[in-house]
Amino acid sequence: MGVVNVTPDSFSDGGRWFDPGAAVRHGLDLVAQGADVVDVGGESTRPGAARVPVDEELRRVLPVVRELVAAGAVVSIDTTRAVVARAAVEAGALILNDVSGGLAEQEMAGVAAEWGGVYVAMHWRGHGDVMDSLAHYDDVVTQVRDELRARLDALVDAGVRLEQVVLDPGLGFAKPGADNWPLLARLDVLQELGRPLLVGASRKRFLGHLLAGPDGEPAPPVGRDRATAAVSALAAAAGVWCVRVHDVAGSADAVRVAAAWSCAREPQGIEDGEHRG
Ligand code: PMM
Repeated sequence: MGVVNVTPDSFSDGGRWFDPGAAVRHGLDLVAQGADVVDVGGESTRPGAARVPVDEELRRVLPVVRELVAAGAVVSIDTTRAVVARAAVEAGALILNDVSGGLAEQEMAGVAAEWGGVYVAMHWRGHGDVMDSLAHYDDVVTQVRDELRARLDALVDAGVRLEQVVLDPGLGFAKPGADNWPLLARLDVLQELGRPLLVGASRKRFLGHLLAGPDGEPAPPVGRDRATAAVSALAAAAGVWCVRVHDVAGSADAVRVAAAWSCAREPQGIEDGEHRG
């Protein structure tokens, strides 16, 4: 899944694709580089971000969704708003990516249920202006699993079919740097919930801290793409359904490596035991 942020202020690529024409061209470039899905968002979710008025969010994303769909791309809409989600699926989006997992707006579950397509429900504790104050865990892995399970139950109670739902640990969302690593290392615990997983590590702060220079300065967002590709390979090898990334080329290669690696572990790959060089 390649990211197209139609925003002036996203932490990772702030403003580069704010113009609708540039956003569409970028989305098609990502498809050419190997993205199966283009994720279009019109509101920055970075810590501290202010909300965007709904009319402005619609104005940003709808023309981009329409044009990408017309060009044959599989489009996902990254929004926490039911109105935006409904308009985007009417415009041809095939995936609803809700970073709030239905918590920001109760109506979102109704839209997803009525529509019936893939609904990505991310682990979330609050909007960007408050998320850092909600980042307290005793055991981040089991708490995220349990909060996702509660979301899954609530969505199903609201009419969403279980088969529609993809779950996401929400890396960087109300999660301080160190809490992101156990979530990645224990994806198997989240897989206990029985739903496909999406992982969005791309260019996030915890990678910047990992790659800090001798002065302790975190690596800048674009300097995190190789580490992102490494996460993509490991996440794919762990069996996740999708990785959401800004730099598609590196992660597409990484996912292919993981697929070849996993295939070679299948019984028919090792049965004859012969080393073919
Ligand atoms: N992260 C961001 C935005 N949308 N959606 C999902 N499902 N998972 C994520 O981890 C996620 C997301 C923030 O990154 P960006 O502002 O660079 O797009």
